Amino acid sequence: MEEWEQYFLRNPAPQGFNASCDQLKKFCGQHAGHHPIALVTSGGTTVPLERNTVRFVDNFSAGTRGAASTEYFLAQGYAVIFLHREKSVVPFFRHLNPSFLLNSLQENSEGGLQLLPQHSSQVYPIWKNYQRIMSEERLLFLTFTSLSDYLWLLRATTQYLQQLAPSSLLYLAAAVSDFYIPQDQMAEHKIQSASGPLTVTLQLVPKMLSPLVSLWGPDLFVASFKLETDSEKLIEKATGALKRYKHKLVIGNLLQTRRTEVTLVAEEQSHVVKLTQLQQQEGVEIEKFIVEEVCGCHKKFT
Ligand code: PAZ
Repeated sequence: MEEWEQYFLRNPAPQGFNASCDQLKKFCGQHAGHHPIALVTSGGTTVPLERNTVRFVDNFSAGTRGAASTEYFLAQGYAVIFLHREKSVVPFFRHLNPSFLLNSLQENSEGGLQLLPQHSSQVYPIWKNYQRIMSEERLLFLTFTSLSDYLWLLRATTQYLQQLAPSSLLYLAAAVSDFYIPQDQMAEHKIQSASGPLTVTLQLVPKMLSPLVSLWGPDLFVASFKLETDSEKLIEKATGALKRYKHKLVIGNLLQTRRTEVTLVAEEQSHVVKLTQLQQQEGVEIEKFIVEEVCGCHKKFT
């Protein structure tokens, strides 16, 4: 048995998995043949230290890339499955923080609430766009917290897309842990400090891109992200991933410069996308250009 198969045998499906599958099936069936479909994964996965989880290992990702990219895919006419870490950055809502919203409201003469007129111009286009997308049912929100939740939902989504809309796009921007503690090696209850200092051994997570590309979704257009912190390693690692998994695109980025520069690595060529100083000052988001490039490649592929 392959390591990835053992992983799914040893780690149970998340709560609500069947309901998520029903939603996925409906969404894919509804949009197949009408809109191009993209799966966007976003945010970091947690690795629990206990089965009754009090503590877990996490990573830095806030989900900004995935949330912003989702809006640009929607603007390009896609229907988007937004598979994101619970409580991470969410499309549309990301523009409105709760304190801004509370400070933007006032009571009207009927005792109801209304937006202060000076804030309407900021909120209205976001609200309008969100309402339109939701009324067209073009955005499906699915959440995960742990690595295992994520992998179960990733596999199910890939398989439904392959079955119902095989020319779809996967845009894998989530920051997925490479290490984990298998269920059978995990403490059942909260680890006690009375037992002294804690030594944790994390095992390697099987490389899921391999079965994803070759078995779960062989006809899908797969674009994965590769994050590094050492600029010397980035292109070599991105190229290595492309060769190893044989998918369509790897988007390389460095932790330190990920908001302003990425490198798109494809089989024939690689290509840098970089924001100018002026674009940065104007608040232009690099995801706009990444998504345009990815959609261009996806269109050629379909
Ligand atoms: O979530 P965020 O916007 O802060 O960061 C995005 C990112 C760096 C997690 C993403 O661009 C990425 O590289 N994801 C893949 C990470 C990996 O190599 O597993």
